[in-house]
Amino acid sequence: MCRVTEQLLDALRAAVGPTHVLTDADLRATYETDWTRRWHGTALAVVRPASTEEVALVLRACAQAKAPVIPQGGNTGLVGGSVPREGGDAAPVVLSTLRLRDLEPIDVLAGEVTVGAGATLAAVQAHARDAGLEVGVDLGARDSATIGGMIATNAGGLHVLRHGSMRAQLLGIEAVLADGGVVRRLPGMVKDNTGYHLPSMLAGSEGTLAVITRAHLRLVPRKARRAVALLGIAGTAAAVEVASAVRRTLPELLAAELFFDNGLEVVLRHVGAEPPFRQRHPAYLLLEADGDADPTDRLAAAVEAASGVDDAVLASDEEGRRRIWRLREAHTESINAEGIPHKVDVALPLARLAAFINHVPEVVDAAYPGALTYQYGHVCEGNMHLGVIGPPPDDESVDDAVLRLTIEMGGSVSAEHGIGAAKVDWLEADRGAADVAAMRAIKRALDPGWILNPGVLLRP
Ligand code: FAD
Ligand code: 2HG
Ligand code: ZN
Repeated sequence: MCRVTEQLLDALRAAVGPTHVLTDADLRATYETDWTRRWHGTALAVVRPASTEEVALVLRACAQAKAPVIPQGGNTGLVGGSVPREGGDAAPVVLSTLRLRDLEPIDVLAGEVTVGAGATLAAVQAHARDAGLEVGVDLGARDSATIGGMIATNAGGLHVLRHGSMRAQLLGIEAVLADGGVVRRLPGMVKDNTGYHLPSMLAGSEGTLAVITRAHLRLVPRKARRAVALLGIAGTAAAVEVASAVRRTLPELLAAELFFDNGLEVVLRHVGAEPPFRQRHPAYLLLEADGDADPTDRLAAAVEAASGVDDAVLASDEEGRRRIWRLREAHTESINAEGIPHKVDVALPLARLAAFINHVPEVVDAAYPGALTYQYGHVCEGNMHLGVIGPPPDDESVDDAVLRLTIEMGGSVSAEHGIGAAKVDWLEADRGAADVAAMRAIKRALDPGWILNPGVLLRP
């Protein structure tokens, strides 16, 4: 080990204590491979600071040693941005935020809260619910995904149609820059026109501009009652129409999720559940509504008024709702169990979503004959996820073909998971050279040594 590396490890141990600098390969292992197993690499060390001051000391030491740093929260990211990558020049330091998990008291008067970046979404949800409030964003990885990671990816999830993505929840932030300097706007205000809005800029920055240490979030009212409907529908275009019609007529709509029969089959096999209908349908639409009063009748009426629904089940009790939601939420883990998936997360203009979905199998088959494609996603935002099983992890042919189609159809190559390492070569095709040049200028200004997550979002 060279002297600079030894000095760096000493400085890291002095910053966070020796037990929180993991250099043993067995202890590093879970931090070095992502959730899909597609992305992995070797870290010099995993460092687990417990305070903003410790994060600042870690970054100062890494900046001095010119060591790359990968911020990591729950490691549920799906674009290879949270783990070391093979082939980098120097083994990076993984900075885990999991010990930054403070939950400050809820500000009930304002309906807001400040939390540590390493707090999991589930922990913040439980905290908010104790005060009769709710976090505006929800997603399947809630037990592991952290607030810092959700901000860094500008996570979307299941309730975007009502409450927006993570950026829309963010009122204030504390973060440590690459040189160890701390920027802090806490608690932050709903109305705050004091120049560049750093919280907005850090939302979606994927660990490339700063390490987020604390965040102040707006919360939303928690409605006492919920109802879920699962609809069987004959085709993709009809399913998009039904979702749109229900959204127009039902202000209580909270979620609208689309999936297809081949995905349902994999989920049923994986979780060992019974089919929801006696008969199979090409497409399934899951709708959820909430309210202070039971929304079941209003949801049923909205579904009945929409044309194109062939089958429906409704549930308003917790167990029934959970059973229906499992059919949608278990897609990710069920497809993961089939093999190492290629993941594509795109958004299309709603008017073109059905044409895109219907065209995808042909495009995938031309790129990699025999590949299995599963599509599912958040229909109201035109956000489709693809899990593709078949191509080896380093074969990009399917990813490239689907992203090319997305751009041709006027969509976005990343709806909610981020660019990460997976799509870094697609950023300019989507955003254009001027946007990317502006992003690079911001990156250079805040991280001149380019130590924060190099290779993610922008190529060094
Ligand atoms: P990580 O995976 O640890 O990191 C993600 C990125 O954020 C990396 O680039 C990392 O460097 C950076 N980062 C993490 N913490 C910080 C920090 N404190 N400061 C600066 N940068 C940081 N995503 C959705 O948008 N919607 C969904 O519905 C959804 N559902 C999912 C369901 C499952 C089963 C799984 C496995 C994933 C799902 N995801 C979803 C993806 C993932 O959960 C989100 O991207 C989440 O926001 C990542 O949070 P994390 O704490 O795990 O971040
Ligand atoms: C979801 O909506 C998540 O379930 C994960 O965003 C999507 O499995 C995926 O790619
Ligand atoms: Zn999603």
